[in-house]
Amino acid sequence: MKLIIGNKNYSSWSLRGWLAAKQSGLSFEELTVPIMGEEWDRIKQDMGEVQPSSGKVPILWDGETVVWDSLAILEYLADKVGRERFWPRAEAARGMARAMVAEMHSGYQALRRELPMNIRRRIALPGLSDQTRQDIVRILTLWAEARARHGSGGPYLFGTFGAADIFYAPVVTRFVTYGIAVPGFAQAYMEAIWEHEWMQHWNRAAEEEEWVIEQYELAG
Ligand SMILES: N[C@@H](CCC(=O)N[C@@H](CS)C(=O)NCC(=O)O)C(=O)O
Repeated sequence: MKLIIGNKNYSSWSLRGWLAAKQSGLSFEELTVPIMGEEWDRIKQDMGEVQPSSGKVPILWDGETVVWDSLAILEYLADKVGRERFWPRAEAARGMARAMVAEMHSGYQALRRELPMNIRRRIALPGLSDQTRQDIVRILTLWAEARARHGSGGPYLFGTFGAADIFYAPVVTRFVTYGIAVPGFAQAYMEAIWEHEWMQHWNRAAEEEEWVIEQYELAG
């Protein structure tokens, strides 16, 4: 399998696709392409010519099969290796995990716009919009519920590492980058994510990348 991803420093959807590939336990090759740079339009055109993707990363190739979109990639891999690697076994927990992942995939526009992922930076913001504050409160509420109701089996949202953690991992990096103050339980969860072996690996690679996307550097 081959996974095409964008800049590790900035591409939150790529991080989700890559964590899903890691969680599958299957071996895969990765190809990092610099998004939004001079080459990006040409790379996008090339990607569009050979398959029906959206021209966005991540994209997974599995032989002749092409799967674009982080959530589709996660589900495709879950079909291959077994749902239990990604989703909680218990129905109530699984329902909540699925809803949380769907909400991340389709929502939080203000947070995404105002606090772009930028792993290697630490940026003190003068203030946040009301919408972004609401997004943050909503996320912290969901984390609290998941941890309290279903998290007793380990340090992650539903105990063991899974789809919900994969989808909220880029939020953890945003909270770190922009110094968002969070309650103790969320701090502990964020540390568990930050210290996860795969996150450490991704973050190191992000630190070493030299590409800069100016529009994501403007926050603050
Ligand atoms: N819904 C898609 C979103 C993918 C996406 O927006 N990827 C961004 C990078 S994080 C991208 O490719 N941006 C470049 C562009 O839109 O030209 C997913 O879940 O994979």
